[in-house]
Amino acid sequence: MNISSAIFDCSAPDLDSCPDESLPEFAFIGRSNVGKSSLLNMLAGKGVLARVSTTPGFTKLINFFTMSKTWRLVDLPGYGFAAGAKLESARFNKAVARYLKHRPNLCCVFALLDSGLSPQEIDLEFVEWLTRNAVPFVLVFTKTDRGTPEAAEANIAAFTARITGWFEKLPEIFRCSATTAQGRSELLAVIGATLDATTAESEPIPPPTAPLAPEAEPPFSMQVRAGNVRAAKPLEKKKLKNARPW
Ligand SMILES: Nc1nc2c(ncn2[C@@H]2O[C@H](COP(=O)(O)OP(=O)(O)OP(=O)(O)O)[C@@H](O)[C@H]2O)c(=O)[nH]1
Ligand SMILES: [Mg+2]
Repeated sequence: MNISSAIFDCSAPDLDSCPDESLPEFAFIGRSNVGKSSLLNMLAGKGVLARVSTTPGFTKLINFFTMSKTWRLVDLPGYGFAAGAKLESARFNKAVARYLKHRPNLCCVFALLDSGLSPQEIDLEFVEWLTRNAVPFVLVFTKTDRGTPEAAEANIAAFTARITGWFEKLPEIFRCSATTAQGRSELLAVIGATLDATTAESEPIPPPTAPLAPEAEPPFSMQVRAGNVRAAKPLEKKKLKNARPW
């Protein structure tokens, strides 16, 4: 998919301050420093749009970037960073949770995990939270240029093993590097397919010629936002623990 233009739109401290809901959005979430802003820049391919830093907790607002004038990438503040003003971080965590749960034009979330690390409890809890809240997501293992491919694959396999029992169908998994641009075409393909599905769904619905099939109810992961055809499908909601306070 070609991106003809990429511009910074605005920053929002909370859901109410977000821009209009007219464009489909794809958001980056993950632990502080996992590489969200870097991946956004790599995908957009237009130089430095989102600011990158070695300091964890650098992105503090919900940042919107409009691509090709028709859809948006959204850079979210990370989780798992405790330093700094507690009140402020709590506020932004709540803002991110509200954005993820209630943004109607959010099509798919890229949940980022560091490919150089063994499964981290906080990431497992966050993926569980996304699942519980029916947020459509795919998993993106970042920084694959660091360390050996074998170590990355072992970490990916270990993470997958921890979450397998939660789903009937596992979320899609991608391997990415903002340094080598690994995974760029694959993630853009996810976005392209989702945009195509969203456009198709917004076309006028033809008059019914046959009764709806009994299984016509959308699957769990598609109830909130139409268009994402690849989102994870949980096995049984009741198996999941209580919601986390993100
Ligand atoms: N080698 C390598 N370094 C990366 C990659 N992606 C990000 N980094 C580095 O990791 C650090 C954090 O990157 P950011 O993109 O700012 O991370 P973030 O998730 O947006 O961090 P917060 O905004 O603090 O939540 C920076 O020093 C980046 O240069 C990658 O794919 N490979
Ligand atoms: Mg950032």
